[in-house]
Parts: sequence; C-alpha cells; structure tokens
Amino acid sequence: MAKKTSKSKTLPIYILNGPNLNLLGHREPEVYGYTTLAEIEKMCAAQAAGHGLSIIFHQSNHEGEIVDQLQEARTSGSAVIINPAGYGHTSIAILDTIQALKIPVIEVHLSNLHKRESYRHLSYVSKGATGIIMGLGAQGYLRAVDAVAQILKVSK
Ligand code: CA2
Repeated sequence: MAKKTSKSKTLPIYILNGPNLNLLGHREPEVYGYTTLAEIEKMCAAQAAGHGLSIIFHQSNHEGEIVDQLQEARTSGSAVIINPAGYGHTSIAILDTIQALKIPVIEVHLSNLHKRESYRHLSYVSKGATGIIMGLGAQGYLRAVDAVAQILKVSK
C-alpha cells in the first residue's frame, strides 16, 4: 500500500505597513515614488506565490494595531516584513514586540534613511530586525520577500 504523505503548508508572511503609507503614490511621489500600496500588495503576493508562499498584508496608522498584528504573526506567520514608517523612529513598543518573535523579521524602507534628515537615521525596529532593506523604493518589498523565501528554505 502506498505510504500517505502529508505536505505541511508554510504559514503566511505578514507584511505590515505603518502610518501614512496608505498615501503612497498619491502624495509626495518625488520622495516615495508613484507605486500605490495596493500595487505593492499585488506585487508582493505574486512574488511570494513564485516561491510557493502566501502573504497577509496590512497597513495601519495606529501603533497598538501594529503591535496586535505583530502578536498575531507570532503564532500565525512564518516571517514578518515591516515598513514601520514614522514609528520606526519612535516606537519601543513595536521593537519590544518584534524582539518577542521567533520568526525572521525584515525591515523595509522605501527611501534611504541615511540620506535624509538626521531624525530618520535611528530606527528602533532595526535593533530587532533580522535584516534591513532601504532605498530601493517598492522593489525593496520584493527583495524582502526573496530574502524571507531564502531564509525559510535554509531553515527548513
Ligand atoms: O522610506 C520609508 O519607507 C519610510 O518608512 C516612510 C515614512 C517615513 O516616516 C520614514 O522615515 C521612512 C513615511 C511614510 C509616509 O508616506 C507618505 C507617502 C505619501 C505622502 C506622504 C507620506
């Protein structure tokens, strides 16, 4: 009799976006580009599917909601990709939650923080991140999906 095999499906990658990223593509395109967040979501879903992975994509303007989403990822996600936006520079609460995760966390910023105002040079989130991608615009999210796929493959 043929042996039964059970294929376990990898949990989704949580892709979390902080305050004002819902305005992407509509305001300040000279700084953040013309791609909207809805387009980034579609691109990430396709990129993840190419690796046999799925995503859960959120944006929130509220710090506590991002903490809740990170806590959900702790039990229901395989990895986190986070653009904490302005909260990266201020939120110890988000860092604390990231440090409680046992899954890879990739921090993404559209712009290169080090080319910008000095108050953007520090990101608390970076202290808890597995890796950081910045300055590549929307492409940075796709590179983060690739990095997660590689990390998960290696750690399987
Ligand atoms: O470069 C990034 O991805 C940032 O995380 C974007 C944040 C900024 O506070 C960080 O320093 C760097 C800002 C997101 C706000 O996005 C807007 C998009 C269009 C119009 C206004 C804001």
